[in-house]
Amino acid sequence: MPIQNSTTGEVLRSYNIDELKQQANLMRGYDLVALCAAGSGHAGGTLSIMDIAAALYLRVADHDPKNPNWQGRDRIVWSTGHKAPSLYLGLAFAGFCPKEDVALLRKLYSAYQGHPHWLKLPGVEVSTGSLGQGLSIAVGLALAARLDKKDHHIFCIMGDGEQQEGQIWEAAMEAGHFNLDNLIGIVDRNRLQIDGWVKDVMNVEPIEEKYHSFGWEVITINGHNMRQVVEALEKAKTGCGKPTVIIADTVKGKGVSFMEDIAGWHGKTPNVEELHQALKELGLDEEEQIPVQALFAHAKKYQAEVERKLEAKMPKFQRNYWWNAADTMKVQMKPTRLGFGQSLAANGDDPRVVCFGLDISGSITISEFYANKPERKARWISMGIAEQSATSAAAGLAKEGKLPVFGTYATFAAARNLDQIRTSICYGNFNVLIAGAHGGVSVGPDGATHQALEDLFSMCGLPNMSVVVPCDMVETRKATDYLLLKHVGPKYIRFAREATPIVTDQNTPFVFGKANVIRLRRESPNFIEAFETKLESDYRDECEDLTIVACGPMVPEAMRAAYILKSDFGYETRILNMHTMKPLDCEAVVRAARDTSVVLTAEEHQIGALAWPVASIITESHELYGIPVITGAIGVKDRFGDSGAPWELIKEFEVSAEHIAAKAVELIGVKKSRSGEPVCEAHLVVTK
Ligand SMILES: Cc1ncc(C[n+]2csc(CCOP(=O)(O)OP(=O)(O)O)c2C)c(N)n1
Repeated sequence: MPIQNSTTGEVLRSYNIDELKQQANLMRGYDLVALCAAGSGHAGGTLSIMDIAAALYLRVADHDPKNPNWQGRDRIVWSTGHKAPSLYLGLAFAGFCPKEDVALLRKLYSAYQGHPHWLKLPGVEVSTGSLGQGLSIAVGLALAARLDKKDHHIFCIMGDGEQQEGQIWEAAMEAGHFNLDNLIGIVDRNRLQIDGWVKDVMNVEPIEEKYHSFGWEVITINGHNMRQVVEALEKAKTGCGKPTVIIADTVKGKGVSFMEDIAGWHGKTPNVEELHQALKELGLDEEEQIPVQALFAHAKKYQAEVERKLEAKMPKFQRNYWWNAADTMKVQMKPTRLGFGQSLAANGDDPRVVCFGLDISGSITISEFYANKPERKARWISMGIAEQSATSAAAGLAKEGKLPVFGTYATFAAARNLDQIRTSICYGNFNVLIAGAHGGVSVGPDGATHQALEDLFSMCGLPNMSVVVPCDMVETRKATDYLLLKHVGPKYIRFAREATPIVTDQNTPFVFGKANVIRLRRESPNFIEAFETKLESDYRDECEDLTIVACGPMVPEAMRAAYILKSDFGYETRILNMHTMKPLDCEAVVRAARDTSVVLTAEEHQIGALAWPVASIITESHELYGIPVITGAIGVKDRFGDSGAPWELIKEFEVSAEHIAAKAVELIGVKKSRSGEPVCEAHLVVTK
């Protein structure tokens, strides 16, 4: 049954095959406009799945756009969460939401998150984005339907690369074991994933035989032949006593010649020129069939409102101190991840070094290990999208004396595989380097599922583990050099995706386990030259007004905060660059607390990975007994991430220099009022 009124059972709209083809084509057009307006997202996979999305949402699934939570509806799970725009367009074209709103894709506060979030948009069944989990959720939904004696169906859309996740096969086994004939899997077999062809990255074929052996009914179709798509979906709904999987042969980038079958279009969006070309190829008349300019205008207006809201909530100072906003204190920005790749390129000749690919190799720069070095290819092991197994395999390699390195988004490098890190690596105390890439909010528009904001809790909490969070690209290079070849044991390095300020150079000290002190000395044309950095153990107290303890990208923010505090209030700041979070430099914290009696932590993480150990050092230190220390913490306040531009998120999550400075002013005010000292006028304005 198609789209219906759930109260009366009246069919609201039904599409024949030709109409479905047209709708799918139009949905492709809207997809590309939304991706272009967003400036990030996944063109290739959204285009390959679009015919199936159109067939499901416009003809096959029982649902009611006016009653998205109708109990009798079919459930559609998008395990392949990065194809969210196709889901949104399915909903929009079925009437769940306005079509033009899909142009708000990946923007801050938008219901159209980079990966689907069911709590934001009615009609989205579950939240996904971490691959390989959807089929298990679908098993749960199918079991619930059976327990409740309901006859609706559960569809689960997956990718072929996604089949590399072990959890898929646990769920496949469960569905077969329980004969869940209300469950229909769909595999978008476009043969490509991020790192290249699925068969080269980690072969998943023969998929049909695999599902068959797990007790599934298997149907193979051409996923772009609308008749075949509809017939397969409708047949699967008739039930045959076991779960059905539809293996749909598709083309990544389908419909746009320059995107088809090109791996590079996985996570890429068309620019305006490419968009026009693509719409032409799709045979879509701009303005007549698709209101391109109106969609762009809608996105722009929304974005302007986002920026207004963000600016309104920013702490205000005497002038705009934002990065590179003035003619002075200019800073260069580069992504920290580049330092990781540079180190692997430089140190990879050591025959013990073995690097694992987890299908995100270029973006996190681990592929630099073998770039232009064919002789290292034997020590480059592509494991596919299989973080858990790769983690334990790394332990096995380490057991035999190798130096294994693996990395992916920090959420998948340190959370999805947490028990494997704990038991296979840390308990056995194996020499494995784990890279938590794209840490913090800097992965931006991808949204909450991809923003690691909790990884440091678990990594710092594991016995035997060492943890380094470098502050810029240069320090990332030094930290990787050290961890890779000199440090023995489990080790975690966390770095960001976005370009962040370069605040160290070759001469800046980096000693594992030892904090650096950074002091603002002057205003200078170049930000980096305005500061002096020393090993904390070489530093002598200068009676500063407060200490800011920071790690990672919060170090440059703390430096900018120090500049604001000095310029607007005359306050002196001691910054501790706590690049090594485990073992933490306790002595540096104790000295700073004793000397300045105000300690503010700053972390791009849920508050606590840095704040709590620092607070615990202060409360437990005998040297500080009887000395009042005022503490504060800047970080993410117990909430999930959101889609948005990285620097917008820095503001939204209140982890900018302005937030650090405002908190510092408040804490210094408490200190001064306790000692009866006067505070400057500007101070009163900010704290009012
Ligand atoms: C657990 C997990 N690991 C890694 C990623 C990053 N990632 C997003 S899409 C993708 C490739 C997916 O390939 P495939 O399933 O074939 O999808 P398609 O090529 O159709 O887009 C990867 C590795 C992720 N989202 N989740």
